[in-house]
Amino acid sequence: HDQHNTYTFEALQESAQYLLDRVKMRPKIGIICGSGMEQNELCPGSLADSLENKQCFPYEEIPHFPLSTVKGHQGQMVFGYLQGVPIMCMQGRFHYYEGYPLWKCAMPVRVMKLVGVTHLIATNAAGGLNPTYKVGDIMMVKDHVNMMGFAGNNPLQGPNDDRFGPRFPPMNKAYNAYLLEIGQQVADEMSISDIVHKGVYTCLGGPNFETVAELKMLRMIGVDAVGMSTVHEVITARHCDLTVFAFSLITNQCITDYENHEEANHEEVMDVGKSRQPLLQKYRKGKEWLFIRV
Ligand code: 6GU
Repeated sequence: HDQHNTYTFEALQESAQYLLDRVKMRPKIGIICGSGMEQNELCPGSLADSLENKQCFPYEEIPHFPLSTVKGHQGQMVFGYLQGVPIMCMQGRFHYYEGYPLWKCAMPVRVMKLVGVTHLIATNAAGGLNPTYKVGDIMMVKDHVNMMGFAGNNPLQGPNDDRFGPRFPPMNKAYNAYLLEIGQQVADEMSISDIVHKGVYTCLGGPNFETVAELKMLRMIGVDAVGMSTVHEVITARHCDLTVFAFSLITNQCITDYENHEEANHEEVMDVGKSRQPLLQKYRKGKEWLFIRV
């Protein structure tokens, strides 16, 4: 059962200890920078780059980390201060379509937990399925549909280690209500509530974008945005009791009719990510975030 292999608690402790031995700060907030939030070339405003007193650890230097393979995705863990708050942040994540099993994709979340993180902020680029969403909008994730879980694939499969969490973790409060409220307050305060939504996200394995029929089905079951990440990270985070906030940058509108001859593509996804840096930068600097005390 190779696919249900998993990292031992001890192996992940080694990953965490490697980082703890090399950084002085003790972050409580872990951030996963998705496409559009992560680039650094041409993109000086990206979150990881704007950290102060940065310390970077390429994934290949951290014990037990898988290697990131996809073009346009960085691969390092970055520690630093964001407006004086210590954070650790993944610049580049592991995607299922790269060939990693879900438990490998999500392993850095457990490493964050063992470093001492209590709050996870996961970001991604996603296709907008809700017809009211426009390219460049932000969708705070209020819930998800675990499509890969429906198909019998889950990062928690295999033996459960109770030191992380229970065998059968609940998932009905996956996205913290208080943080969603703060996110809304920041949007209001910035007068961008017309482009900030709360919606349901789903992750498909990729790497292909969806067919029209697939998107119609997802819309029917209540999905607002579709991407290729985050859900398995959030499940792993909730399993070990991290508080979660997630949001998507809508990088394209999902095409749900046969008359529309546009096609989704990766370049468009990355370009929208870049062009929305100033907005995302402003959003994360919202005053209300400062009321989060961790
Ligand atoms: Cl349309 N689908 C998926 N699965 N991921 C995306 C996307 C669409 N647009 C950006 N990321």
